[in-house]
Amino acid sequence: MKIVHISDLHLKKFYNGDLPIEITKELIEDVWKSFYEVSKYINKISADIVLIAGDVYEREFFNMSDMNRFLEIIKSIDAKVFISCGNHDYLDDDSLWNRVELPKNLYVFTNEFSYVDLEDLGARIFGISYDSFKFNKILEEPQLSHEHKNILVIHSDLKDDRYLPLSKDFLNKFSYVALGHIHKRQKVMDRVFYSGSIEPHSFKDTGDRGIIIYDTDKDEIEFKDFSSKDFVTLEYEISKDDSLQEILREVQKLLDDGNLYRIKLKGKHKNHSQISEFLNSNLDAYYFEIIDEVKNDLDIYEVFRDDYLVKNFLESFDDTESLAKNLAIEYLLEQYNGI
Ligand SMILES: [Mn+2]
Repeated sequence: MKIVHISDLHLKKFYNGDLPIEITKELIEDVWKSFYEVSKYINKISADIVLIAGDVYEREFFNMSDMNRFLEIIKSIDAKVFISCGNHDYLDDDSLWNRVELPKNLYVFTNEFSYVDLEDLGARIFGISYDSFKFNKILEEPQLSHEHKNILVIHSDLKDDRYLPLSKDFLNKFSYVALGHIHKRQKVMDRVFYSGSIEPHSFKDTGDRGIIIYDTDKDEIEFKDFSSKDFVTLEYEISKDDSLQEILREVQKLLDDGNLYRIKLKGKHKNHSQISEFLNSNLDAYYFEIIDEVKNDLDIYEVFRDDYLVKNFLESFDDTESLAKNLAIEYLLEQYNGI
């Protein structure tokens, strides 16, 4: 039996920060595209079960036409699909789930901890949906079956009381646990995984994004990447003798097409005040932002060599006041550079 584990699609999630609206829209569309690609892949590998461990969508922004779009993709999947809703798509009376007819191959778990048996596959699938943004419930003992593989799909932060924390003893009872909530893919213990989100949603979301495939016959776990764009944070150390053109050329080399970059500039340079402006107007990338941490490479005594007032001022600091002195130097050089 092949199980595909997906979580944290966060369909219709708006980027939490400062991105141009066109890019925000593209990022939202990317998640749809990736999920569509995942659906085709599920059929290609003839998976038997798909487990979606919550946060399928953002409740605030997900409307009926989004729901229908989602269900069309689900219908195209040959496998049986199980969803346990999480804290962003929690299931209550107002949920869109109550207003649609579910496809035959989809089961959405209720707010009670329960299970569904799949006799043809010899599997018992356990799950539970959140009923509000915070959800902390003591789960009763699972009614494990000896004739079935007992599998759990659930949205949980293992250490946070607000998001259905679970003990290792509890997790250990199952043949596989598909966890959702944490966006970074990780193994919690044998056959207990967070699959992570299928697309990154911020500069904090580094690393590959995708789905987990668990083959129960071979007892093999496989990860497959589906993300279309990466959020990349990189550092570039400026050499003090580089020209602006050289800096531009070197930074440009670090950027690939289609990713989003946060570029931290480090080092010292005498034109430090011009570098980020120059890069902002000349770098070519889908999206980038610059964090300018370049320090001044000017010698204060050289800059103010004829200014006795400044020289006397700097000499007035004693050895215990080096911190204040450095701040004063930094300030004077910034004034000199006209920042
Ligand atoms: Mn969550």
